[in-house]
Amino acid sequence: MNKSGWHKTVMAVMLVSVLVLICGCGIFSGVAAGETDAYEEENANLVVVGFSQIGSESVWRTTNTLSVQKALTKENGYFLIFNNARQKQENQIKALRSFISQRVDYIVFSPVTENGWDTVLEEAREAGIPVILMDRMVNVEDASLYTTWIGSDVEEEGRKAGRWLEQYLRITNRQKEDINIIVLQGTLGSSSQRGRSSGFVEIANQYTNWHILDQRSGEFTTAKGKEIMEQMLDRYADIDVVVSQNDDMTFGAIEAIEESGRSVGRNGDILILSFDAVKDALLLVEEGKIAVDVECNPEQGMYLAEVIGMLERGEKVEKAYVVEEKVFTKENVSKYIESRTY
Ligand code: GZL
Repeated sequence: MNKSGWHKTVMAVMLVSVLVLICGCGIFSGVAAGETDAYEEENANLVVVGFSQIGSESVWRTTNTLSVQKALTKENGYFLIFNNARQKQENQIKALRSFISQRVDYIVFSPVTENGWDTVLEEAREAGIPVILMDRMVNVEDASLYTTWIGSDVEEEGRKAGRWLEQYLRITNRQKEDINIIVLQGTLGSSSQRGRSSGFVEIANQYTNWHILDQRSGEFTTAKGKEIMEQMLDRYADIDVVVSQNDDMTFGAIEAIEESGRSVGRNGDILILSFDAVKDALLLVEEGKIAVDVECNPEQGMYLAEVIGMLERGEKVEKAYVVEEKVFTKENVSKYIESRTY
């Protein structure tokens, strides 16, 4: 090969080498690398939160999800990874394991039922990832498996419903009358169902003339609530009270009762005691179809952001944060309806 030919070859090799060098050290892909670096830089300081939500079974649940998404935004310094478990514990466990493998900064979840979480929570602890429970509670041997819990005192919610009924029966001089009660339970084994059931029963057990004829799970949904209420109406001719553990089931129950030819309300055949206090239910309280609605506050996102902020600053947090809640009846509901956003 003559000199010039060799020279050209050397130049070509050098050119290729320079190109490889540029691409290799990322100068060309530097445009991409620049974007990647900028992306990583922009997100480097975000607090990464893995959020496993139970599902979207009720207005309450979708509102709860929205409250978290509104609080944990990128503008507020968060990178939120959201998973909808569609009511299945195995999907929540898979999601938690995925969050662990992604080495998120925090895991937040609302456990669909109380039991079966010890192993995956131990895995999170071994990975050094704090777990924040929101809404529902877990039943674990070792409470150090979660950092804190934000939610409602559901047992007190159950007592509030019972206390309203005892007061109403006293005012209407029916405290000696036999009172036949049906309970539409939420998701069986969930802390909400267990708490509302035990709280109401604590009051009911004080009255030998209160008879809980039957209780079945409507799974916190309108469709299932209606189906179970239809079965109860077929089975029991004389129902005085329905305790429905969330408004979505209540909507279905009222449909079933009215389709059966019976009526609801203080002057009707059946008194309805409900939980959650979503806007459409408050309108039925005002109309007189729901006798009492015990609030369960789904707006927990701001509490969550507060707690994560404290943890980020190395501050001590409480083991539990209980949100404020009211009781709505015809006497007080009207002034709250306008401001209800869900
Ligand atoms: C209450 C929450 C319940 C609501 C339902 O703490 O877990 O689940 O009452 C929701 O509406 O589905």
